[in-house]
Amino acid sequence: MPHSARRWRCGRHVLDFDLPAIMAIINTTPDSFSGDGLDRDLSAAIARARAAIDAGARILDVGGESSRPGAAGVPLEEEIARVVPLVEALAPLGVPVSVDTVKPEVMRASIAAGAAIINDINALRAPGAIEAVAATEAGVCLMHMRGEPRSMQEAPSYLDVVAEVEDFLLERLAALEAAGVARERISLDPGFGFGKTLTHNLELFRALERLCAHGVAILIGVSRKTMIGGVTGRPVAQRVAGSVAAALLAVQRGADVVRVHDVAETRDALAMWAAIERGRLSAY
Ligand code: 9MG
Repeated sequence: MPHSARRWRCGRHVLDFDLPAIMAIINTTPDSFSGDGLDRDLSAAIARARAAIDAGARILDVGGESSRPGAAGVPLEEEIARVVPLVEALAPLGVPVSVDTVKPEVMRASIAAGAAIINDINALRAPGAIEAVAATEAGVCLMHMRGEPRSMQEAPSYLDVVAEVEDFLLERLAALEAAGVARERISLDPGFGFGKTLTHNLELFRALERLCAHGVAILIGVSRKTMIGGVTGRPVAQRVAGSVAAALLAVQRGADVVRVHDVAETRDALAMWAAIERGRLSAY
């Protein structure tokens, strides 16, 4: 299904994918893997969010708990204290604010504070998570992860990574629809780097068109990840070009949303894509 046929309803926002959207990562975690965490500096986070919107972001993604491989969990109260003030500050900026969390209590507090999207790397598998979202109008991103962040990269193994990820995502999609969450509120994400080797990630990437054929918005995140380092041999700080190339290839295969650190660079690449592939000038 082409981008233009899909939409993502997220609270009071409706994202259409006439053109793919950039989701900007606004890190608040001090131990962010990409090294750009803002910790509790609210005004720096707001400045970064405004700059991301000016550079072309249509969604802001914030989180209070790092999901990088090996990351330790954050206590509930600490996560809420990091995320809620930021959501309250960003929600009036005019673009949907997404909150990256696996905890139902954080989901509820974030939505009450104005979040339009819950981005759950655990695909709402925690007890009470589906209910926390179903009772609202928020959009949700369901991501595939094998294992949990602390140990997921120890020995990931699949018989058929593409089929297993696809089956998982379709099962979670069905579970949400059964709980009354409309398909238009849901996006799916294969979860690059979450319990997957480089070979798994590349195989999954090649199959993105298949994952995009289910009539549901597809979100992908590869920005600055280990898979980019695995291919390019670059450390985190030097993975911008590899990340932009991968975002472009994902869009070419049908992805609707790309979750990125480097908004301006990604925007330029997508603007070239829109001009060449769609004949759209000044699209971004
Ligand atoms: C929070 N987070 C880190 N990586 C991610 C990815 O690839 N997708 C989504 N949806 N969230 C992610």
